[in-house]
Amino acid sequence: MAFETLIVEVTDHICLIRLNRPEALNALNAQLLGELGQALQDAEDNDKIRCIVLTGSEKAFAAGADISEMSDKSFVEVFSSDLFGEDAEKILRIRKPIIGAVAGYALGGGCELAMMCDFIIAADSAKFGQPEINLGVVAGLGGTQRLTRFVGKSKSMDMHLTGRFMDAEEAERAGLVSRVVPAKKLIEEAMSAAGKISRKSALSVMAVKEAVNRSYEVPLREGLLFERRLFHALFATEDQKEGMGAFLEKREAQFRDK
Ligand code: CO8
Repeated sequence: MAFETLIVEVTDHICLIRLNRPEALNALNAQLLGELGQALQDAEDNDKIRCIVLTGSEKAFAAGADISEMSDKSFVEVFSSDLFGEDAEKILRIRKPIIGAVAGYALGGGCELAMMCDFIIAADSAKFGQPEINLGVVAGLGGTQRLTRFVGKSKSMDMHLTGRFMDAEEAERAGLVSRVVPAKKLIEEAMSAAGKISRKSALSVMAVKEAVNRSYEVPLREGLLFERRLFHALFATEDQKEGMGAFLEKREAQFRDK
């Protein structure tokens, strides 16, 4: 499907989705979020695709929700339409892994969108921030909750209360991103990580995503039990026999998602 605010390319089992509203630094408007939900669902439904990479431009991953689209809305409008609620749910329903590849600004809803990815690879040019306080609002797509879990209360409060930006080095140190790479190599590195994931068993990949995400939802003992049961359950798969067998036979595993 052709999109106006996204560029979607599929190569070697990887779906690369680029946010593409350069005139507004990829600000998230209703059209972009609607198209993103559709592109992600298309990737989810396409059996050939095993991993998704979500990126923006060199200058901006996304500079936040589109302020010009929101500024005149009333409380009744945003509350009754649950502004952005369903858009966020659609992203969270995707079971295939999503890597956020962030260069330039990831601010407000852009930072929150990056944090909805399964992990973030940052270019050395990346700048993260939750500057909603400067607009007389607060984060609304998970920023106060997710950023706090990633970087802890003190830094999260600092970011949300002052609206300051965090550079890539600080973001890596604080645990917001998994690694920092030179801006020129961002897509190459993200695609390489996606390629590695694509060669694993899709069953184990889905199990990892469910188990890690569960750690944010339940107490430790529940999470540990959930993980152990997933581990047990994977012994019912052919891929477990193949993976362990291949190790013992000193060859590369050929997973078949069965
Ligand atoms: N919305 C709309 N347009 C934007 C946005 C945005 N968030 N960000 C940038 N733009 C536009 C600018 O208006 C400008 O357009 P034009 O050329 O027509 O004037 C163009 O993009 C380029 O921007 P700048 O000229 O400002 O570029 P600079 O390099 O000087 O500055 C910055 C870059 C620092 C990123 C600056 O653009 C900026 O501060 N942007 C706004 C950042 C921001 O406040 N983001 C938070 C938005 S609110 C939000 O995300 C809430 C999300 C949760 C909502 C959930 C509701 C339930």
